[in-house]
Amino acid sequence: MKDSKIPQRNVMATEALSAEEIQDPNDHLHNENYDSAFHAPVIDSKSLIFSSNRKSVSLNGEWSFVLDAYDEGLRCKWFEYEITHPKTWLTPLDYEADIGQKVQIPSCFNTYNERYWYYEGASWFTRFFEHAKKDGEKVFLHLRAVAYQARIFLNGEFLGVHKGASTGFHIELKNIKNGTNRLQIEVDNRRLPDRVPMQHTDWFSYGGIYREVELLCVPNVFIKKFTASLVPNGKFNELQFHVEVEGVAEGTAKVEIPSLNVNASIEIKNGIGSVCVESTPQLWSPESPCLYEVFASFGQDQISEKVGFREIKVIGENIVLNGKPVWLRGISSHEEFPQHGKMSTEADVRLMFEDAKALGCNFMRLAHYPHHDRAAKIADEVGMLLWEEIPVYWAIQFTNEKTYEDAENQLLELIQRDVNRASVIIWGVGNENKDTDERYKFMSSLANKARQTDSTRLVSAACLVNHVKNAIEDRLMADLDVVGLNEYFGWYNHDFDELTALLENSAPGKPVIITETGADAVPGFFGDKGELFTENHQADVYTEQIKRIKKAKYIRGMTPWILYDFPTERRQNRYQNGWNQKGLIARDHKTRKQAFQVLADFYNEQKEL
Ligand code: GCB
Repeated sequence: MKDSKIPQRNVMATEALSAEEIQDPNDHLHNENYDSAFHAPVIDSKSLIFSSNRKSVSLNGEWSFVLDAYDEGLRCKWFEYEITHPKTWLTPLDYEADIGQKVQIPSCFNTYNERYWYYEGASWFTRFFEHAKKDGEKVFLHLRAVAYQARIFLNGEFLGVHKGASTGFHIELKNIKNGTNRLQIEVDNRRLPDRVPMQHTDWFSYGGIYREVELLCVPNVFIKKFTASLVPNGKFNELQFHVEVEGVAEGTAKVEIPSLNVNASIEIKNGIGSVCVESTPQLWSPESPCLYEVFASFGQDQISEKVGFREIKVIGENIVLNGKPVWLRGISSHEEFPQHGKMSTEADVRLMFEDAKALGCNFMRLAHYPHHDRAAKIADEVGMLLWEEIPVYWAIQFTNEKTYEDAENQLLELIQRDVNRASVIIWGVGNENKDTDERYKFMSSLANKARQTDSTRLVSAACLVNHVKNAIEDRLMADLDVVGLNEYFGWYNHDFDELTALLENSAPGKPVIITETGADAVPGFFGDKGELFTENHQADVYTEQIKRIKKAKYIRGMTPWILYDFPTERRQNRYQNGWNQKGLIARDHKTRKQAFQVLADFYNEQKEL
């Protein structure tokens, strides 16, 4: 393909140029500032548009892929290279955008072949697509997740950079062409200390474009944000709708729920409008996951969402769903699937919820970062309450403003993405972070941001045991609605009496969820009582934990660690070989361990209460 917009560098070098214009062909070898032009524009939550159920053109499927361990793509501006056959070249080029391994997107590149498994660095993905421009229409590129950083280039032009491995983003393709367009994405999955998460985690760090890619075509004036929820006033008889419009400041939006006879107008001023409407929907709950088709329109733009209406709040030490205290029978899960790494299919996610239901769960903790957006949609449909979280994990750089910006942006992108999902009841703002001044400032700001942005959900974080006092105590608790507690009595600390004492010593004054507890077990390995890594010991740990947990009235749920075994480079003893085996189900996502039944029996008992 010949593309006149993209200069052919070797041809340009032969043209008559003035002294200033003459470029030393070796310049790029001496420029260590090569990436300075690619830190902005930043693509963040402000660029998100309402995209659920919009008509889209898929850009999944075959892309060209090359690794770029030395960052030559930015150093030499590979995105500017015209596509011509080497036969026509006067001087050599090190890159051809249409050459490279043909790969299927979405996918994690680590799974393409064994050599790529440990690769961390830059890589380039290229895809050509046809487009027919239409008057009165804007085109947005929607990437549902790129790990960790994505730089977007369209027809040789740098459009912006997005950070954060697990939330989707949008960017308008203002200069999209009629006919063939060339889209290139530089993906960077380096583990770095200032990222969220930082380089040290207990899971495998994948890279690539591992969720779907699509183009969204919207009218010039369109609905940018739309939320629909129950007014959280304990009456269950009022709905609220909020619309933000782009492209015009004033007008009237319409919202409709035909099956509830709701039909309302929303006055838009300065691009924003809200309305409350009296209506008494059937409430959404895990037992009755009732969803309503909600339609909204403004001018030419029409959108729709399936929405469940429910109320979640905390009263004293209780978590109250639709006016009734609920005990959260949960399980944690990573986003990790056999053969695919972090890439998931709809069938993978449905199986995850089926396995959780088989345990008797009404709740899941989607750890430690936002999972695919289809998870919350399926949870809405099948009736599963969710905790969703951002990867503010362990020792991230709490004093770094840029790190805070990144974390807050991931939080805002997640909230905006799932704001209409009834299943999501808790935003988790971090996991196992040491109780220091800097961490308090960072995480209390995140907690407050979540609450300001969304008043229809609870805020929590998975905190650590205060081992000095052997109590549930953490400064951040003051800023949380629900306290998450990770404790590993029976595993990292073998003394269960300490757990008994901890639970008696603590008076949190708020509901607590045991967000993690568990033990590793090699599937099929049984041994003596107390022998680590055996299935029988894992089952005993669950039995001992449950005995104590059920006595503490302020504990209002648990999400033990974890549904499935998952890979992690930190674990290298004779049993682990790069795997965390605290799964109740083995890495094949099929083989259930003995502890599965122990937890299932407890949850069946809890259901009767
Ligand atoms: C934790 C972490 C989790 C680990 C788990 C473990 O506390 O939150 O990410 O995988 O412990 O297995 O040690």
